[in-house]
Amino acid sequence: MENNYALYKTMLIIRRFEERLLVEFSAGKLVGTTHTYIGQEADAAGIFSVTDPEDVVFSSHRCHGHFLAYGGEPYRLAAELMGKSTGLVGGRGGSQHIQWRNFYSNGIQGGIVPVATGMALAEKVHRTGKIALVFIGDGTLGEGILYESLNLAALWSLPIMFVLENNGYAQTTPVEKGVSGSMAGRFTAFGIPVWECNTMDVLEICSTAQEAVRHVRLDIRPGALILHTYRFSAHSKGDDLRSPEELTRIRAFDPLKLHSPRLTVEERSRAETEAMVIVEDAFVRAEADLSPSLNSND
Ligand SMILES: Cc1ncc(C[n+]2csc(CCOP(=O)(O)OP(=O)(O)O)c2C)c(N)n1
Ligand SMILES: [Mg+2]
Repeated sequence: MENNYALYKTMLIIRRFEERLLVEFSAGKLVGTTHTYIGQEADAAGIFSVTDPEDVVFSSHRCHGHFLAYGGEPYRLAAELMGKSTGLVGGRGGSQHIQWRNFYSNGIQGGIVPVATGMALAEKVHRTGKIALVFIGDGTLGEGILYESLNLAALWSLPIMFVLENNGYAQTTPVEKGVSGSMAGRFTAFGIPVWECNTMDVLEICSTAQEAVRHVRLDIRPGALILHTYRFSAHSKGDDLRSPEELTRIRAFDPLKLHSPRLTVEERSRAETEAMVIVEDAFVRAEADLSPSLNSND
């Protein structure tokens, strides 16, 4: 498990990267749409501090935080968001469709879940010891393909972790209007054990995720990790029907504020400076890069 400084710095890089991204978006510098992870940083920082770099990761439309915590380079992501040929997939995937090493994302809700399940089967057949991790949101519990995947993952005892980030909303639809019954029950119905965290404290997420990952890897069986969290920013750029009171209330659970007292003043300021330099470098370099030509493979 990583130390307090590393966890803080990971969360801070995600936060500052996403804040900068919103500024660049408003300035018209990004191509396509974008969804930020602001508020949910403890989930990604916690999980990727207890996984193996060789594990295979599948993410969604809200993938930037997962990618950065996985160890992805901010500059290559910024270049992708700006549609530059130096981007992760040559500037043609944009915010939602990125790939680097064992990290894959797709913007179709639930669409990547059967792919992750198939990859878990491949890892099992080849006895690699790797696990697959697939991130979904509460709104994605409404996608039927999820349940076909859970069924096969359980029947074939596949090493896959279903990570459900419940941020309480699917775009503007509150979870109470979109999800019936129990979230955990949707996994246990298939015999898949559930670990659940109702916190935005990164250390608690680390220890629960560590236990869940150990189960999936050692027992070669699926598991589900349900993380209840809050998204502070809009669903995408401006679509947010929540009241100012609700936003103020949830901001009290800011994972950076919860974790920062575990650092010294000097460490906090060093992390802030390092994050600022990384993010500034990423966007400045990306902006100076070339866009791909329509006729070439560059
Ligand atoms: C199949 C499909 N339907 C609709 C959409 C449009 N869409 C993108 S994100 C989203 C809501 C997703 O909610 P949730 O799964 O809770 O993830 P969150 O955005 O909260 O992270 C919707 C409806 C989509 N991308 N794919
Ligand atoms: Mg959601």
